Amino acid sequence: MARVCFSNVPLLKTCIGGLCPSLTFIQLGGYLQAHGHEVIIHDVAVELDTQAHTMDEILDHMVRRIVEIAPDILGLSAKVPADGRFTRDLIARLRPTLPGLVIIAGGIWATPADVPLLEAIEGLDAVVRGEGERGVLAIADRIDAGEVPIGPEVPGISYRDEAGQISQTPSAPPPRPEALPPLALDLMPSPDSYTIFPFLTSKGCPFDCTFCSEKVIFPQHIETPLARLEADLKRLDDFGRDYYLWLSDPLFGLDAQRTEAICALLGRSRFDFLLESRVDVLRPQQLPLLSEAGCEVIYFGLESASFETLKRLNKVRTRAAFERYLDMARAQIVGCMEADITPIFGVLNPVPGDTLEDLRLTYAFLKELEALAIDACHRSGEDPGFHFYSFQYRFIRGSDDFNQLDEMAARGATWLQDPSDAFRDIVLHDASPEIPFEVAMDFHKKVSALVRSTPIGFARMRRSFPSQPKGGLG
Ligand code: B12
Ligand code: SF4
Repeated sequence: MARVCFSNVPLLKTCIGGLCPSLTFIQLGGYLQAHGHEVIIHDVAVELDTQAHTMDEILDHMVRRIVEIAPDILGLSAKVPADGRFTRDLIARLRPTLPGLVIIAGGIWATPADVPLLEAIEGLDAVVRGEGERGVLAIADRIDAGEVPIGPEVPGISYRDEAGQISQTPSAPPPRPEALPPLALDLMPSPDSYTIFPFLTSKGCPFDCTFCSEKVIFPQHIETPLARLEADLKRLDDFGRDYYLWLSDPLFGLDAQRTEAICALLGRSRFDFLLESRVDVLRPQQLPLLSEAGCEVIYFGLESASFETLKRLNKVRTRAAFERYLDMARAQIVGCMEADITPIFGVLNPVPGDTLEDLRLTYAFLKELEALAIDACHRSGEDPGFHFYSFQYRFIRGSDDFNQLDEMAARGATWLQDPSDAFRDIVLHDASPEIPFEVAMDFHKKVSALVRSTPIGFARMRRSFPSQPKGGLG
């Protein structure tokens, strides 16, 4: 039996937002446990007041704890460059103390950053690319068998070979959701410290937006069978905590019949929940059903209301699809107000190559949504509020846009970071010659000001929002 410890960037304990365990580690850990290995999830946020301590103190604490745990393998997860910096800093402190520990990393950022990560972090033994179950199990099994843990036989890893060159082994097909063991809730350290629980009903996305890296980990959309969902939800319900469920599927609601069945399951559970979808995917007529099942908040990735922008982002391809996109957005906001659900619309404009006309169209549409929402509130007597979140555009490693930075520059986009520094986010500065940075900032402010924050909406946001990690973005 190998002893495997997973640890992560700590979440900040703040008065807004809740602590949320890592589903990534619960899933990977459950898989290892089911194959006879011992798993410990170390979450600093349940041990330390992460807000009151500096990053140095937190790292020292983590090193002490990992030495106490004395694992054979340490697994770290990296979603964004900030996690990469954390991984680098932790390993720099840990490696001299534990020279024989096998340290591996994985995740949606680590996967496309495998080579720069290994080049920059000498103490990192391997990056497990994509879904990590098969790779980490092979490493644990090899330790158990007394074999060299990292090598060409391990599927889906990048590592330094004997010649010191970075090698990539081919991946094995990941286990189907139904082949995974039941949710390993017993692995959660201090379950009462958490208030939010991430839960997946599917993985992957059939769309292919140019700014998104979902396909890096999950190239196919795969739905968890309903029987399996029922068993996991029952398990979570029987666990006895009133977690707020964060349905973390990148795209919920693709199939109307399935949505109805999932609503029936969630309606029988103790949980309220939030979900994420696209305006043109979720059926607005199913909003009352979702509300009855406990849905309080829906995040819609609207991104823009300009045909040109949405086409560039590959969110829509034809005028007809675009018109439907806008109609569905209108129906979603009205439907949410009537069903007492708080909608959040994410807005990505300005994106590389945008014009002032793109911004004008989006803003005018948001104003239209605002008017529709207020009118719907007056009619229905419900006032769950609504939010428009304006994001500063980032080039996400693994996305098509990141892989075509030359093309982005040709559109007039600029950024201040050095793309060869994998540990920094590349954030859009000037979107185009027409939209310099200051214009973009004004637009973000104008969009964010359109929020309608009501007491119900605010309370929902507070309880459903996970705390952000210490160290943040950047
Ligand atoms: C939960 C979550 C969070 C939680 C994490 C809580 C926690 N304690 O873990 C919180 C709230 C902290 C969070 C924050 C952010 N998040 Co987030 N988050 C998610 C979410 C919804 C689910 C993650 C998850 O549990 N997936 C399910 C598990 C099973 O999949 P997985 O994590 O990919 O793990 C598999 C493989 O990747 C691999 N693997 C992963 N790690 C490891 C480690 C090892 C050792 C091994 C062997 C394998 C391995 O094996 C796993 C099993 O197959 C994802 C979307 C998604 N659907 O994945 C976004 C997502 C990861 N988040 C994202 C973003 C952008 C953010 C924020 C920047 C948001 C913000 N604006 O502040 C911050 C990041 C700040 C930071 N410094 O980390 C993006 C990342 C895109 C990108 N590459 O930039 C995602 C993909 C959402 C999206 N499509 O936009 N997030
Ligand atoms: S942004 Fe959303 S809809 Fe587009 S590919 Fe990513 S997950 Fe799918």
